[in-house]
Amino acid sequence: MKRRALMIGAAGAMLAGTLPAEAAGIKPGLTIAFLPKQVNNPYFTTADDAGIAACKEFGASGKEVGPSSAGASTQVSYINTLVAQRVRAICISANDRNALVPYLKRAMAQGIKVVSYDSDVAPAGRQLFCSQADNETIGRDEVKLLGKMIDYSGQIAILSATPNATNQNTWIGFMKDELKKPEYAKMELVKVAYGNDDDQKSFTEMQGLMQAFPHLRGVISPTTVGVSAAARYLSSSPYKGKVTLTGLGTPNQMRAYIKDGTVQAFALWNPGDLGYLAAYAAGSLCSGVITGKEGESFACGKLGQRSIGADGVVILGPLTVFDKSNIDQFHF
Ligand code: RAM
Repeated sequence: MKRRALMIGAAGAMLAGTLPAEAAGIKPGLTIAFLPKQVNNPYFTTADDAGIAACKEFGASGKEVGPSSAGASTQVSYINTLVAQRVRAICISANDRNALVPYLKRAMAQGIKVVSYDSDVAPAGRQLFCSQADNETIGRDEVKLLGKMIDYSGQIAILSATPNATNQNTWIGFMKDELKKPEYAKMELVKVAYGNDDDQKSFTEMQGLMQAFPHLRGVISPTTVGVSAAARYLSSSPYKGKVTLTGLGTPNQMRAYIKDGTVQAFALWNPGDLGYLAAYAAGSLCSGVITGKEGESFACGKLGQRSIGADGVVILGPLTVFDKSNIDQFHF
């Protein structure tokens, strides 16, 4: 009788989407740190808050620490402090693919599990990478979205984050490759500018692009900081409605620009789900549920069972395109 009640309880919890921590096999009492590219970026606040909430679900204590700017080496001192504090896992969105590897290797040598999320480090520096979506799809879809909106013709530019960002650089690589296809023969990429995921610098870079290329037809900004700063610039410039801006943005930061017609459409995943996934991946690694090998899988609370692909990559899921028809359904 008791056993049956337990089984029904477990099934009920699964149906409700809340897998109990015991089922995930995660040991209680872990300390898991989130080290984003930068704090004070609403994207990372959403991701890390959800990661910290996930930690609570499985009895761990989660915290966020990190630099205020996304420069290539700004995260080193934070890694060293977390190692000294003997946290059990570090979830990191890397500002540089290679520069952090020696420090993360040192952390792993001391038994700390390292999970990159959002922006990867070279595989030698981590056990797992929780990727927001398939990188190739992100890059190619951005070009497809812009191409459609500008009738596949004219000069275009990219306004990126920092020049070292692993994630943006990977997406830009796929954007350039997509642009080689015959349907884009009349679209010309004239510049990749870098706003460093700094609001003011991104604004100035957008302004600079328009001064240098007054006939620009479109801009892709694959960063939540860049796309919102670029939209703010366009919204009160003579280019509003003439230059088509798209990219990766949060609905909360882009809502006003969708409503006033500055931007027609942009895309993103749910950053909260990404932080949540990283937390469960870290907890599962620390508890020996998984070791990081391809083919292993782990329970990820409300996101269900997740499995590890090649090179230790766990993919969250597809992107959502936001426009005026759906933006009010999203609040992050
Ligand atoms: C910014 C950061 C982050 C990226 C998003 C789309 O918040 O650069 O790494 O994934 O934009």
